[in-house]
Amino acid sequence: MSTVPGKEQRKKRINQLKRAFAYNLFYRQGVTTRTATLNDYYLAISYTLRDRMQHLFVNSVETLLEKDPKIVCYLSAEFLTGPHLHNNLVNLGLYDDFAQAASESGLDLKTIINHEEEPGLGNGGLGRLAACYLDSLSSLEIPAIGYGIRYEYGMFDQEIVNGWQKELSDHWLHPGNPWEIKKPVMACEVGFGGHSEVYHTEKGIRRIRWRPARVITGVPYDVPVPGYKVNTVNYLRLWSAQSHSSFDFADFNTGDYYGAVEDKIKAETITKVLYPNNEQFQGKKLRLEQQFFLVSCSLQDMIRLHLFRHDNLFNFHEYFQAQLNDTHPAVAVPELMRLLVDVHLYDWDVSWEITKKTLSYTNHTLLPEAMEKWSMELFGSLLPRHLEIILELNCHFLDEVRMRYPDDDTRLRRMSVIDETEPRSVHMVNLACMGAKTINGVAAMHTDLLRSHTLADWNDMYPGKIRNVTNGVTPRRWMAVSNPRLTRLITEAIGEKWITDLDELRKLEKLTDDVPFLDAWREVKEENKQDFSALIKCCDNIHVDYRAMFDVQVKRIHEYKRQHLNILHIITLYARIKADPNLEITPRLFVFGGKAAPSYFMAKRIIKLITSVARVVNKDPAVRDQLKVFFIPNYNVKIGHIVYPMANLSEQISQAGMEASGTGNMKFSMNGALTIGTLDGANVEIRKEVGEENFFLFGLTVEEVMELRRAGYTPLDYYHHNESLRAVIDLIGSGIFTSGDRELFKPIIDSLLHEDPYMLFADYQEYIDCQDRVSRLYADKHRWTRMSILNTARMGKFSSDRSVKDYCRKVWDVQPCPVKLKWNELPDDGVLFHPRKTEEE
Ligand code: 26V
Repeated sequence: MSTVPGKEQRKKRINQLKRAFAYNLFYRQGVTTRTATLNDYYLAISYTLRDRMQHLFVNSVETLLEKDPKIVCYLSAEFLTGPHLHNNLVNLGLYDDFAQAASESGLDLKTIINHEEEPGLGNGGLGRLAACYLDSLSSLEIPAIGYGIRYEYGMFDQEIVNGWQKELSDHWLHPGNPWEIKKPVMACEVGFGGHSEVYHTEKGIRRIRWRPARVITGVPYDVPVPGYKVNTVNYLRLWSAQSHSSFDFADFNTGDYYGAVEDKIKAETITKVLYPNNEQFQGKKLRLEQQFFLVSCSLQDMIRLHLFRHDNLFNFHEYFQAQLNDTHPAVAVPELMRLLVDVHLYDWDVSWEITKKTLSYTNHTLLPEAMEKWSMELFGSLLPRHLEIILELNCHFLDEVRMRYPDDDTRLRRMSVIDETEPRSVHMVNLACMGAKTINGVAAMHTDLLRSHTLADWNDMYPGKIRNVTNGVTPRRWMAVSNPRLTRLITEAIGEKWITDLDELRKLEKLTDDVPFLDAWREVKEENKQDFSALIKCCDNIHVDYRAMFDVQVKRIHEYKRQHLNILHIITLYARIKADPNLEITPRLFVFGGKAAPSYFMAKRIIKLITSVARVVNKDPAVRDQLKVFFIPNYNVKIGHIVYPMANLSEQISQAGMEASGTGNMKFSMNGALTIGTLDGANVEIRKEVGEENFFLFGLTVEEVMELRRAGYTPLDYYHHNESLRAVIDLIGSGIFTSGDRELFKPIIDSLLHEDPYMLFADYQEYIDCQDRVSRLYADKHRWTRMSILNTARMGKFSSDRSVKDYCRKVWDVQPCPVKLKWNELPDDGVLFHPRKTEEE
């Protein structure tokens, strides 16, 4: 009996949804089912969902105003959110209703979900981490705002043409973006260039103000971020640059029409395109403009929100915590000082205390070439007042260092915000360290290296300031959304609590001897593999047996990540088969995916090497289908949804000490892949959690890497002394993968033979031996499946919920603030602006 009202209510909800689809299709898109395209349906459905989210969003804002809690602001030049529709449906608990309503309207929800293009507003790990953290902040009901840039062109689309990467522009806004809401009334003004001047107030106090040469308007676009099955909807506020007024009338009236339009275009270039050069600093003026634009808009916005609730800024830090995602937003240090001192007229020392209590800095890389150092000349011409502020802060700071460490000039030079080597530059890591209340690394090993090497001086002077917060990923997107089969199986076995408390997965451990469960687990993986095989069959006509081991490496292409070590293994296997045509090996499909920075010569050659080896191996009859190699074009979040669930083996083979954390490693393991990896980044902690017997470890440790480098590393010795390695390198050099062209891969070979900066040769033999162990173990299906379950079961630590809780405790000191539904649902007829019913009524 009791199910009947429930059933009827559902029917009513579904009818409302169907009506809302039709309404949005007709009134928003202006089409009927006769003329509607798939994109129209996608937009109509997305608007229907967005409307339902607005209700929670309005209540979330209302709670902020009423409860006045501390708010976390995550400042990041990148947010790689991935597609929104599916994720929002799952988080709001509306997937089943929407699927039913779509089906009753003659639509297939999956097809519509698949149609969505993702906003590629990030390069890789750093931007994706920011998106996982937003999901966790909302799901944990913590008041938060993500601040970022609304790039008109996101990460380039990658095509593979003749085996080479080709970049295409990504005009992601073209089909229309139903998730953003423009807020012109919240626009901010941002200055550039000009000079600073001294003036005296009416009371005769000496003050300084900045007279910028040009002013640009930042217009916010808000993207709602719903938590998983809670009322909290936070938002991501993305800033878009506009010219200050749409036409400069002075120019217009003097007849300089083109001049006026040109200024408008120049202003708008600031948020035109995302820089695609991950982990490589280039010192481009436009990039600094982007960084300052993001920071200035966001800090002004935070101050405005604060003054909306309070009448002064003395307690700003008690209500706002700003996290700097790497040094990209580090100009927040002088900009917050300028806003407090010059604009709001606070005392310098008071302002410095507020600044240091508001900002915190996360370091994401140890690579020297990624460290941002802006030439003083460029910095001063763009941000003259900020340079003055930095110099003054630095002067006080160096006095403190001198006091603490008298006669230690080298230390002074290392810690100074101004790097005195010509041309002099502003050292953004030191600026961030000086202005932040905490500094954190992103995995235990990375934080140790910061403390002992990169930031040892800071650790010495401020013990305890450097903290560790190991990265995590959201189980909502990376399991519940992308792996529905596994989600169903796990939920049937242990209930659904694991989605918000990932430690619950430990309950799977007791099922590792339950044969039907093991079979079901293997079936899920096999079905996911079949889906992927169908995809590559249709896109490249490569036939793959789903029983082969799917061995996957997806990440940005970089020499330190060593995709070419993986290729050396593939060629080793190929050479073995060629040498012994009867050899039976464990069949494998090797999958690669990732983009190379457009100007990174070696990375682009590595892609060409992968695709060239693939071309030869895939069609060689001698291989008898035991080896296949596939390079997925245009790897992005959406493709990640398909890739993590289908992998048997996850390749995490960076040189020890190079990968700050890695997060793909966590996504694979959660989805039941086993890892082959070095002791690097979060691999160390993953191995500890899953148990060393369930992780394939190889390679030099970071200490051994350092020792070998100190002693003098000569890769040629390995080449001469290892027959298998020599054969592989010679095979690449022979031209068999390039129709006889012996020059193509010479740069890769020469670099390996004579420098090998990431020590592939030193790790080669251990890698091959370890891979042989992996192959043998894969043949034991039962054991492999048990290990796979244990990997998933022990991934609790790597939920971004845990990471965010760590930040709350170690960095921000914030608590959840649950949202009460003060306003009821809209009435059944769905009319907006209906007189609101409030809690009090
Ligand atoms: C640098 C640059 C320089 C110039 C223009 C664009 C750009 C974009 C990003 C970067 C910094 C990249 C740093 C980064 O992505 N680090 C990765 O952060 C992940 C999250 O913490 C971590 O898992 C990876 O190990 C780490 O490489």
